[in-house]
Amino acid sequence: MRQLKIGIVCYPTFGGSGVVATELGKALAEKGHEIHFITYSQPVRLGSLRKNVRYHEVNVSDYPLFLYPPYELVLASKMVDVALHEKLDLLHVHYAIPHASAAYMAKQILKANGHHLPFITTLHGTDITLLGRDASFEPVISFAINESDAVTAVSQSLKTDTYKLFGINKEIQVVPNFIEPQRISNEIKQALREEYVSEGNPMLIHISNFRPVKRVMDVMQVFAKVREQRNATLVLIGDGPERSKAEQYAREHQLQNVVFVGNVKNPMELLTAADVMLLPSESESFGLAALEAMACGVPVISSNAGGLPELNRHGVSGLMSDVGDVNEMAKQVLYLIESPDRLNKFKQQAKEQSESFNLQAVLPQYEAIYEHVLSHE
Ligand code: GMT
Repeated sequence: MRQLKIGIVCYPTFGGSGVVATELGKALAEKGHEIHFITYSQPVRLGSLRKNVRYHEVNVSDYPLFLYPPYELVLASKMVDVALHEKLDLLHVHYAIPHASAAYMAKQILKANGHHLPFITTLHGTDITLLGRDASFEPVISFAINESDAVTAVSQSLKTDTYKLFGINKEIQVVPNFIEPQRISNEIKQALREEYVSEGNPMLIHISNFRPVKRVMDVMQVFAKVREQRNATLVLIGDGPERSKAEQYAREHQLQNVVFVGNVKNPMELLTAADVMLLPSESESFGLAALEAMACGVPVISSNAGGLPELNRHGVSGLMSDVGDVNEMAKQVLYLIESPDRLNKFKQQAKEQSESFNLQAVLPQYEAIYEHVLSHE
């Protein structure tokens, strides 16, 4: 395919949508496309400067009249500026709010000046399942999705939810999230593991933004039940609103071996040291953290919410149960860790299952969408 100039707009934070957008941009740049990230700070997974990648910062000035800084307008202006001066072929925006509506505005401004800039919107989950269903966002989201030149969702479940919750007349293509196997080290970080867990004992791991939707308190309750029978360790990666409640729970229940490490740029290192991942989310459009765990050979004990059943194969890459069923989840953890042979089998199977989400299969799907959009100008 021809080399394109692509503007990528995303949240540059630790959240899944930003991670997916950044890894996609890096992979496209490696294939020779020119990638322009347009974000309010440098995406955390971008790392050091690399070939074919540029970064354009969106700065909203502080003006006393602005109770709410008009980020969306500044973003749209930046999109116009980058599109004109870098001669972008298209924009790919990740997360509907406010990126899709800002892209629509940028497209209209450019059109008035005789330029055509198509935009692709990728829906990630909370933009639809939490924020989007809020009446204060709904009309804008529906409009921006319908006006996108192409729309993708990261799972079939998210596609179904989007049609259910919005008045969408646009085709939504499912393009799942992905993993790049070369990025995953098979080598267990023994020194890291020894820092957290003593010889022969299991290490459980949880990664999230600690928002209520992640049900971190379920993680704590599952771990408390597991601790009644096994000298396990729980490592929690990430930060967010429910962290102090979880820390409080650990103190009140005198739970030993719980480590809150906070946000880390490369969770893979700790993942390779872990035995079982816990992801009891209330809703999860895909579950990128679970895929990253599986790729590191860590089976996943998860809820069966949203797109998780499309990723975590029950009895193969891990086990699933209903949201909130902490007794069942604790039983499932114990079932995996009680037999080293069984645990090793699940570890192997988790890794194999992650291979169905190889970047090499997903990248051409996005490229085909770009080509399709450009050929219908
Ligand atoms: O809440 C999060 O997990 C962050 C959020 C985001 O937008 O950054 O994640 C959503 O997008 C990820 C990448 O596509 C998905 O893997 C997550 O499942 C999804 N989160 C939810 O649906 C809760």
